[in-house]
Amino acid sequence: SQTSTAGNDRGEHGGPFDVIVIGAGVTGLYALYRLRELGLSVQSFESGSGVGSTWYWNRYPGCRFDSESYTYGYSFSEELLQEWDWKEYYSGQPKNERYLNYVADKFDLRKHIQLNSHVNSIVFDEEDGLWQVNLQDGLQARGQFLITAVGSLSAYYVPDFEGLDRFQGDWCHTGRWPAEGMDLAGKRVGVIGTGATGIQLITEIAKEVGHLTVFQRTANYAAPLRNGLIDPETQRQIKANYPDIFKRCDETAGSFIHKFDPRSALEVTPEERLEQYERLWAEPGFAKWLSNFYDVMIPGEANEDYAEFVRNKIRERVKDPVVAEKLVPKDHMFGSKRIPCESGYYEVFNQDNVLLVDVREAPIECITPKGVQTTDAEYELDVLIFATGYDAVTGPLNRIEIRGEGGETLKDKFANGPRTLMGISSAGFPNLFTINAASVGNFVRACEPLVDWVSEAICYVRDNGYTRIAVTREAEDGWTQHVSEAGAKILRTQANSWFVGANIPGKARVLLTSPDTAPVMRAKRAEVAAKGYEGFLLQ
Ligand code: N01
Repeated sequence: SQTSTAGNDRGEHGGPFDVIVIGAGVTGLYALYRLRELGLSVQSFESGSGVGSTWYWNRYPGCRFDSESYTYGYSFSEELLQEWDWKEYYSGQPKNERYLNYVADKFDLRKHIQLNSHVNSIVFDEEDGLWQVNLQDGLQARGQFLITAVGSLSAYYVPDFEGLDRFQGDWCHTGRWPAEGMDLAGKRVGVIGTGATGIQLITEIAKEVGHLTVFQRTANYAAPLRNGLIDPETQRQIKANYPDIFKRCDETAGSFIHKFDPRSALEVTPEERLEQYERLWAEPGFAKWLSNFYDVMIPGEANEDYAEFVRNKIRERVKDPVVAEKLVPKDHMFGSKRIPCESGYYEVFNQDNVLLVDVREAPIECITPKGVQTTDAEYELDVLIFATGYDAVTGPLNRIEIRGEGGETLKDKFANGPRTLMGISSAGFPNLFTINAASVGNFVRACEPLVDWVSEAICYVRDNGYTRIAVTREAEDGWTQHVSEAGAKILRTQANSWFVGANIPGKARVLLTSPDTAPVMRAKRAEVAAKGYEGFLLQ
């Protein structure tokens, strides 16, 4: 086998690298930048043929941010902030992909990235303390530290429906939308899945398809995005206020820019409550609930009151009351699943050429050569689109064979849910930072401090004459128990969704992210570092 040298900054000498980063998406790109700034040799392997990961693969129509664009860019470079114009409040995939390419070029990151490089396995060599990365094409590389910047939502999931291989039409998953597009104009198109992706996609393609069949298992609480163009004066203000914008994000639970009203929905009069609900409903994006009474996002009476408000908003928009009731969620709390934002989704179901099929009532039995067979009927289709989500957080790790000390695989270790300290690292896997498992809320705001923390930890190890850093079993047990106990109380564990692995048959039902807020997580990490990496063994 050969040692991979392509594109790295060590030319013909090849590795070992100080740090290997898997992935060149939002997190991977920043990791390359930060680690190189610290004087470390770095190499990234990226399976796509371009940078951007989420924003490279998700080319489906309608794909866009639903957090404000200017809160979703990097903060590390003032020059970048001033140069880059977000044109829309909620920027679309093509522009977002361009942004990440711009970053890769501006900071000269491409020379550290090998594209079209799918990582099959990574194996810890206990003798020399290096991680060996084995690529699908047979090439190998070695590195002292390894960062999995593989994303939380990148292992796309297609349900194992019998007969899909016999389907005579075209099909794809939204997370692998072909770069050349799908020919949908005038066709009979079916979409399975009505999460944040399905809702964006359905709204957009309903404008061009001949007939659309939407297979819905769970109705969602979707809320109007209210996107718009950023005018030049607002653009100027945004650029002048970035430090304040990022400070405001940093102060909130999920690093979104919206701050809760500290009042309870239950302590004001019903009139005041409704006035606030309505006023915020008219605002763009997540403000509707994240600027609302704090307890609309906590399980309980206020949450149910707000859920009913949203249900009525849905009912108002759908003409056929039977269809409307199918679109109204009644089986889970508001915010217990990720709340999608939409731009005309509910009106799609007022179109004559759109059919809503409730597959909880009549489940999908199989895919036939002609379409989808439920227990009720066969729906004939030319194109079938799976907006069926992701094997989240642990999925992208499990799809790589990761072998640590004693040959143990991370997949086996995580069989009953992830076991880590703060999502960052797992005992028995020294010098491996599973950074994709540690994000909370706004991914871009979350990734910068995480990458900074990991980079500083790496420097600490080297500057203090150590070669290895590994989480202790005790620290890991403590964190895993904390996730289970604190997680039980929060909204995100109350429904069956990717947050808890419940969307993947057979996956353990465990909160996959931290139960703590972003500020608490940053404080906890800072404390660990301040105490000389408490909970880690340094050798
Ligand atoms: O995936 P999902 P997604 N038969 O898992 C259905 C982010 N995101 O790609 O709810 C029938 O939410 C499933 O039904 P149910 C965001 O964090 C961000 O939409 O499990 N249906 C559900 O309706 C989001 O949370 C943006 O009953 C099946 C759908 O498929 C995350 O990505 C935009 C099925 C999957 O929904 C994932 O969203 C888009 C089956 N066997 C996404 N299996 C932004 O705006 C699954 N489903 C930035």
